[in-house]
Amino acid sequence: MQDKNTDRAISYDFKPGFERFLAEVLIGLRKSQKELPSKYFYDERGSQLFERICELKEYYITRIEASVMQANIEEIVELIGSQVLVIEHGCGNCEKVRFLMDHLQDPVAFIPIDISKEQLLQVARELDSIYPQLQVLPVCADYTSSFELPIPKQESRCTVVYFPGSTISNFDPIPAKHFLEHVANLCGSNGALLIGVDLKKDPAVLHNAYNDSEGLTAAFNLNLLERINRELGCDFQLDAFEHYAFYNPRESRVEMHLISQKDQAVHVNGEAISLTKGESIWTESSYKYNIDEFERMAAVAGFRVERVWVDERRWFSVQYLTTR
Ligand code: AVI
Repeated sequence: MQDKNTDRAISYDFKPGFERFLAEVLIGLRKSQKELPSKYFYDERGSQLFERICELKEYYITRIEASVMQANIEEIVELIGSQVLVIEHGCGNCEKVRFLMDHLQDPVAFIPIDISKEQLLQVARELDSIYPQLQVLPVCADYTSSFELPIPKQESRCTVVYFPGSTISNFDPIPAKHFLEHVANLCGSNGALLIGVDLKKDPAVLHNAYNDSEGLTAAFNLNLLERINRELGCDFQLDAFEHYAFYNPRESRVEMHLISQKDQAVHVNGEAISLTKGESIWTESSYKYNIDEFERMAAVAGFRVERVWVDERRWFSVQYLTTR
């Protein structure tokens, strides 16, 4: 896709279309425990709401991850080394990777992957002007599906995948393992993964993080229905659902749901989906790990954990894994 204003283009475009979105929504809503895929939270408004969530005092993840990165950046870049290709799945506004880029020694190329084409094009333009030596090759795709990656002009010494923000938390355990296997394959035999992983902690802290006092997480959750209405022509009544989030200790995850406030029917592509009062649509899981559990999962996927950095309360970890 060529942009009109500059010669900046998306390198590869695999943005999922209407058909796939509709199919995934229908599959989820036909289940006995209704569900919707959390990856669809991030339309323009959803991405803006998420950025505001990240600034909330109650939502500790972004703040603590940034402080762990800052405190350890010298050691991190030394481990990564020079002349690497960096890949980021779900790069959003690229704020986090910029901090890493500012410290890396002569990175040769960066492949940002994201589902939001407009934001991707915008950040690619910004990165072009900030890092003129870096080849930026944006790929618009749902990174949970398989797609081809562009090949940078200059050869790199190794590939490093950066996956911050504990986005790995939003995968169920089996897809998480598959995703890590996929990343290990991308990295090849001499690659690395720098990943943010949220850790288990007092459930009260988790409760507050996903039930913030400003109601931003609730708005973020409900925005999924608004997006479905707008893009798929459905008729969800937004005021007939309520945000509900809680920590499920048995499964070590925060679950987000939307609870139907009455008996009702919604229509998806002409199909009536009935919901009873109190019934939930499960919209997101956010798994919390301990360091050993994550190490075991990473090992099964082909990674060795080389280094783990945590904050003083051990709420969050940044981990450096290699395929060596
Ligand atoms: C992107 N992801 C790691 C966030 C999380 O904490 O699971 C998404 C989120 N959901 C509600 N608040 C933030």
